[in-house]
Amino acid sequence: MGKTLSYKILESHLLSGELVPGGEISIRIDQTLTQDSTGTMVYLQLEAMDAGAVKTEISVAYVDHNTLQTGFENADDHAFIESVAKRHGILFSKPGNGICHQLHLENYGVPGKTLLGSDSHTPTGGGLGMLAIGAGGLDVAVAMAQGDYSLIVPGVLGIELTGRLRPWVSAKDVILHILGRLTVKGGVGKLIEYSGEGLASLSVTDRATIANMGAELGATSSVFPSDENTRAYLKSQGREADYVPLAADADAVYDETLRVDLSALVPLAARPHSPDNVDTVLNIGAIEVDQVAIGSCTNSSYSDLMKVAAILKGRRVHARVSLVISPGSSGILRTLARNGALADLIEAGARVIENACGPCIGMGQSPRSGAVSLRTFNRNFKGRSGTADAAVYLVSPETAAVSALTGVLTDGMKSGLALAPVAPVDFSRNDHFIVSPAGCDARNTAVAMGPNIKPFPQNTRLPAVLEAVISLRAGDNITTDDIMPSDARLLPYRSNVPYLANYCFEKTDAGFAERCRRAGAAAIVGGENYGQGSSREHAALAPLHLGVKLVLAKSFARIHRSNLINSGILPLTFEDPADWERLSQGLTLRIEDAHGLVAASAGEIRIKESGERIRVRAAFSAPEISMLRLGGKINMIREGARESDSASAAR
Ligand code: MIC
Ligand code: SF4
Repeated sequence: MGKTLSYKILESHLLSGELVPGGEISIRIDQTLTQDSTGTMVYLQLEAMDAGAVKTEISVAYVDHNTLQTGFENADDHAFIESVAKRHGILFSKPGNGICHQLHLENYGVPGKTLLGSDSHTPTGGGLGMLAIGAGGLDVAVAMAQGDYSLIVPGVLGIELTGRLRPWVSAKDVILHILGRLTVKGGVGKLIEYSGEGLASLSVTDRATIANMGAELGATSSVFPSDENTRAYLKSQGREADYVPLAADADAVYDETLRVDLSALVPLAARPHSPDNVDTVLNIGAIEVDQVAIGSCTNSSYSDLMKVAAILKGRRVHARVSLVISPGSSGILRTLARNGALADLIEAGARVIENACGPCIGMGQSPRSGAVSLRTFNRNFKGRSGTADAAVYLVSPETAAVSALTGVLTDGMKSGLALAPVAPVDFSRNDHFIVSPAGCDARNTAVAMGPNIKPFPQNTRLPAVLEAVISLRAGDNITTDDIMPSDARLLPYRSNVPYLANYCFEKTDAGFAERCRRAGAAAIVGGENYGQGSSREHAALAPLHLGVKLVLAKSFARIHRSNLINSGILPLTFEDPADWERLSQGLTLRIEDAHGLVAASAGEIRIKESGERIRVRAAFSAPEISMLRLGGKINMIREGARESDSASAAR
């Protein structure tokens, strides 16, 4: 039986376990990446592990999220990350160099390698034939310290692409189409693998756009084959030597399959406030647009911005529209500057801002009250733009550019404008933003600790009997943006969990933090796909700081579930989802034998006030059981180190 490409890569990196869907395996991690807003926790944890030089082939610390320096906090975080990078042999990408995923694709991604990143859009590397996985910061710290990562083997969803995209339809429309079909939980527990003759017309950056938004499907990763288009991309980056051809076997068997006819697609948009709320641009109609934002790790590549420049060249942005463009990397901006496209953008009336995440994470450029904002980004969760009542639509760069000209949402296919193809270009990397850790020396490099950087919270051992008061009952698809909001006001406190915790669930329920404090030990009840979205550990660390001991939900998003376990918070699921109705805020949940429950695959919880019983599932792997009993991964690592110290003392 033929093998899928994803399983071939897993197999070549397998350290232990059986490679079958649902099996527990550990794999070798070749590369890691961090970004600054999750990175400070990663590096505090790496320091706490007493690690020496990283065990990976390449680890890179990017600064791209918290680049707005409105006070000392973000700049202190950058200095902290740079100092730790130097201590452990990690490349440091200075602020201004660009967005981690775009930079990693350009400079370090290699087909067939594994990449673990402390950001949910790490799978962007799948566009280059990597197996790239997003994870919580602690998992990335462990991968740097030990070179490995454990996961439950996902099944593989094969998506066959046929046909060819028509002008004005692009990679963004492909992934929006898939999101419309599968929804934001359609990829949970799956690896997505693309194949078919349709691939021939998709460049690496097109593929990266599609792989990037596999995160919105909840998929573990998305993988594309490595072919002549991959070679051409690597050549354009001056890295042809990194090319390796890779593909699934012709008779590969997938757990599920889906077909997408590229020729049949039309320009699409995700309506507010979810990436799977997809409709055609034509159906949505010519709504008036106030802001257009082009950029983010999804759509800020050289070819995306050249398409935009070609549409805008010699024309003028509509008077009502504020057009904001954030290029993906310094290399891209430099190339646009050299070939004149930057001048075309500025002449048309675009505000060109820093090469960074920027507006995608609410770091500036929040639209006006009640605005309609078209964004080429990947998430349009309510309030993420920094403006609670803004209506954010996710669109392709082509749709964004033509709509910026007309001032209304416009289907380019009907616009009468011609679209010129973008010629491939060679642009060598811009190394001048990279600080090399050559000669790294943990002992002789001091950690630069600014006053806003506080220790990460740690849990205590799981008690035998656990009682916790329900401090919130939430619905389906709660995002980590809901749990731990992030914007220009709060991002500077990513290194200060005690402060940040005051704002936990702030946008949906401002009384949450106070209720948890009063409860002493708190519980959260959630619906389906609890914790979807970002990889931010803060969505587990802030609740941990507030005394949350358990989350009982209908189902969990993968990374958030791991982050809860890493923090020693119990993620349990309902055996009968209808029991969600029986639980309300203020009730006390009681587990008689908490240690027994985490080790069993199922058990029960009592509602203390009424004595009613709720059946719950608790399917944890052996390492997860230890983590939960010991109060989190750091405690487990320390315990392991103590055991091996006493074993060697006894020898
Ligand atoms: C996001 O797009 O939501 C983020 C900001 O990049 C997050 C990471 C974070 O919260 O720092 C992600 O995607 O993991
Ligand atoms: Fe940055 Fe936005 Fe990409 Fe997250 S989704 S990494 S905030 S550009």
